[in-house]
Amino acid sequence: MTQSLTLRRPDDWHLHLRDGEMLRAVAPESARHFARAIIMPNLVPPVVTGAQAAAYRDRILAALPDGARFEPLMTLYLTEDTDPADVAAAHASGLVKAVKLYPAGATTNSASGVSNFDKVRPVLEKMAEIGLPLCMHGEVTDPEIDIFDREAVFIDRVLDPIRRATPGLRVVMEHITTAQGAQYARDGGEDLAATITTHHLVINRNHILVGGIKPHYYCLPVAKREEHRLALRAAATSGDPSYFLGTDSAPHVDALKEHACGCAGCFTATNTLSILAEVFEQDAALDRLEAFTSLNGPAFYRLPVNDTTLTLTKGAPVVYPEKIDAAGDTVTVFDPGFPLHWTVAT
Ligand code: OTD
Ligand code: ZN
Ligand code: ZN
Repeated sequence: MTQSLTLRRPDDWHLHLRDGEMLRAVAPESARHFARAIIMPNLVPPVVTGAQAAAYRDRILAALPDGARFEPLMTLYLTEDTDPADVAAAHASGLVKAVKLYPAGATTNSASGVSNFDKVRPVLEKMAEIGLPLCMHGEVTDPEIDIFDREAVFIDRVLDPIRRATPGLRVVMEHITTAQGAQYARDGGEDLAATITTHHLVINRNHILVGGIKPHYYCLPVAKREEHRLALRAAATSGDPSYFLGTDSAPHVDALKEHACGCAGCFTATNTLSILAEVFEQDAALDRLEAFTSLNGPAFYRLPVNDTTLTLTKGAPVVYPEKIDAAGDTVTVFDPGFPLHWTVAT
């Protein structure tokens, strides 16, 4: 008997689609399974204004295969010069669904991010007033702080003070990687939530470092100890509305991943749903997969759930490409290291 599982169509609440040739290569991979995605604005140069977000949205729509139904939910990249009025107008028009805060230097293309958090106070206050969520890359950049501690320290030094100073600000802790992050998100009330990536449910830091360095497992925030991965698994599979899927699928060409100074990012768009079904099944939580992929995110973003569905069927190990062609090179698809048995029915 074939086992099958039908879910409301999933959304991806944190996705890097890039631009140009890379956009054209990766957009179909997400559009195949997801109805909507929160589109990260860390292009070079970043998507800062409403006008830039509108133009980027048009480029994404043009990159979709004919007949694809995929809605890019646009974000603005917060800088110290962001104009609160531009943010409010982009939100009021329906174009922009969130603003993204990168501490300057924390991750890929974050150089235009925020160093002095006092400078963005007027924007954050405006966002609290209009109910527009702030997506945060939650790592401090202080060189004194060990890279494995940067998320936990960010919560104490930056996130908690900002939330206390800005009542009503709605915050998404992006791609949490620690038990501390999971706990803070759970205890933070209705105005706080966290996204969790596919890869952080699967790998810990040993996967990156033991038996030779594995550049395709390197991403930011970097995967932590096993106890943290287990805390993320417990959070994602709990059904708790504080947590939802944001794949953080972040393509880089192989030449730049397999490099003396390799880029950060795991590309999971192609096989995320097969991996998640396997993970939730391993944890006897298949009945809570839909909450994580399809229900909790819309609830936080105050958007309707999708009216279409997606069916996964269980069978022989799924065959998926090891790499996809992109931008004159290849992009390696994330290898979870175990066979996948759930395939998305077409
Ligand atoms: N992490 N790579 C990228 C972004 C994320 O912090 C992130 O959201 C990227 O390549 O844009 C990564 O490892
Ligand atoms: Zn990030
Ligand atoms: Zn990201």
